[in-house]
Amino acid sequence: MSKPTFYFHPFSGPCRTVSTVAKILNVEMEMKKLDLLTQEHLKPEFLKVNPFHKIPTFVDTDGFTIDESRVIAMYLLQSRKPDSFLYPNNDLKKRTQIDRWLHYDISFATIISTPMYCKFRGKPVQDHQVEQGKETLKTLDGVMASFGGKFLTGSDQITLADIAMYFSCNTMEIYSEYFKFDDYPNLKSWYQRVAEALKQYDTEGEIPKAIEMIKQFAQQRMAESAKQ
Ligand SMILES: N[C@@H](CCC(=O)N[C@@H](CS)C(=O)NCC(=O)O)C(=O)O
Repeated sequence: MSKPTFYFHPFSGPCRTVSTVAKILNVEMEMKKLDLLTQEHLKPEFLKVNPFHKIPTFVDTDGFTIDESRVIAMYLLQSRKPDSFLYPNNDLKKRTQIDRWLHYDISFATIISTPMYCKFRGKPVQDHQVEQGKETLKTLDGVMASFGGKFLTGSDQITLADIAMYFSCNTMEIYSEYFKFDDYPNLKSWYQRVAEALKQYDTEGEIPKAIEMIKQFAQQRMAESAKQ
């Protein structure tokens, strides 16, 4: 049987959201790694697949093509296992709560990763970017104070919302100059709970390995841009 195709890079948090959901669902994909550093994503072959030149990009067996990690994950769940606890089709309020966090995560991911990407590119980090990140994290940490060991939608099980937010928060583990988990204890304990919950699906330990590899890459990249 043919498999869907997945354009990805192991360093990409959005790609990890999709591959984790695919793993949980036991969906096998034809993995096509694109090296952003050598600009493989800008080659005409890939631009034909996705003119926005973004990974992750997913091509289903019938040719249906879609990008945006959260949307790919929602599509995978709804097309393969619509009653999954990750994104239940049969519980409108639960699914709406998950959607709420997924939409929140879109801006959250940008806010907390912007200072790191400025550093990567040797661009100055602005005070307001750091202030906005700290305010966002403080509010989130305050909300999480009432979680009492639970996950984002108040349940005992992770959902797609926890997975997407977890991979956005990886940035804080990779590069902690501006935003440190120790300053946000409720966020830290939720993050650790998700990491623990994901271990049963990540049997080869690929998630921590990827985070470690990105950390090393980030350190090298920072050292190079500091020299310039
Ligand atoms: N909101 C998108 C973000 C995707 C994204 O920014 N991907 C990066 C890699 S992590 C990329 O493809 N960059 C190449 C480019 O923008 O040309 C998602 O969640 O899928």
